[in-house]
Amino acid sequence: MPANLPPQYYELEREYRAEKDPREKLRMAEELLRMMPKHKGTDKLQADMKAKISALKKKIQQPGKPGGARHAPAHDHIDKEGAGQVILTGPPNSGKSSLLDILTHAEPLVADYPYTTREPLAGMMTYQTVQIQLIDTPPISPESYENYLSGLIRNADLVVLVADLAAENCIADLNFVVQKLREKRILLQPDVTEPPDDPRYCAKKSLLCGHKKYDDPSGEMFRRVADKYSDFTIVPTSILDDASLEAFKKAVFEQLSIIRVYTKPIGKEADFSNPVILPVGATVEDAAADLHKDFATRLKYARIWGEGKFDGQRVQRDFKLSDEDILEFHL
Ligand SMILES: Nc1nc2c(ncn2[C@@H]2O[C@H](COP(=O)(O)OP(=O)(O)O)[C@@H](O)[C@H]2O)c(=O)[nH]1
Ligand SMILES: [Mg+2]
Repeated sequence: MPANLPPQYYELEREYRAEKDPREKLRMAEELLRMMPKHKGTDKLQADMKAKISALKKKIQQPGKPGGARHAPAHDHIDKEGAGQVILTGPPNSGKSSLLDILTHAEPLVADYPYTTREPLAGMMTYQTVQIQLIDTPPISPESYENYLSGLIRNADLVVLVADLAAENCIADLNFVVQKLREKRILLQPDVTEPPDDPRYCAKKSLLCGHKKYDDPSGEMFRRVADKYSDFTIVPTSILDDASLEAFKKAVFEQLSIIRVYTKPIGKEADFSNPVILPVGATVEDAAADLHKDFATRLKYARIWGEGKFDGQRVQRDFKLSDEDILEFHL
């Protein structure tokens, strides 16, 4: 039986064979497996690819072993922590490190010369009751592109493109970043509803930040950026303006498309310090399952407090939750 593979499969397979970085290779192998039509004619091909995937996973987990991933570029993966992983990217000197510095406890090097940042650095940003992971990265410019950035960005939940409103070439510099990432098969988009048609590409939800807003007192540069990137959410920021930083955090939270749900034991107060983080659209059942698998199975109903509900309203497992709902489970 012929395998009948789509033409894009062969293209990707060629790239897969040429790829040296095991993480990138693993990603491609998983994509190839997904692209394979599942029928008798591809049984052997599927088994082969699964074996390759498992070998690659082993290789990545044992970097010290001979033949392992010792030569893989470092820094291409940072374990996720908190409610979402957000990558700060942009041209040199736009203020990425300053943002990480002021919004988290991490201590990046900040300087008024470009290319100060060589390695990615992660910190946790607190927005109300939520912890969000921010990652500062080296700049993207005609002079500089660290190869590990592709892996790092592909893995993130959200990209923040930091524009330097003080720079004369602000727009051109931003365009360069977007174009460079496109070359690396990463598409920065205001929203990602479905994967790109071409499976070699990865679409990343992105937010723009118009930084150093006080250096753009007339707001002219901000308007030009907003005009050029009109589909994107864009937040004006300055490290000198706390309100702008608060607005930035709020925008990041909203763009992550997550909700916070607080739980309470029956007859007691809710625990507001430790929300359950769920994707927008999650249900009562999802919240229960997040606490314990058993909970979701045994759940009879829940009582809910929150906007647009009667206090303690009784709801079923398929009830759709909103941000900051309070839930009491009844088993
Ligand atoms: N005027 C102004 N300067 C800023 C602001 N944020 C950062 N800077 C300065 O911009 C320069 C580059 O900052 P840095 O964070 O190292 O940029 P990065 O290369 O994108 O990481 C430094 O001199 C910072 O002090 C801001 O909000 N306003
Ligand atoms: Mg920096």
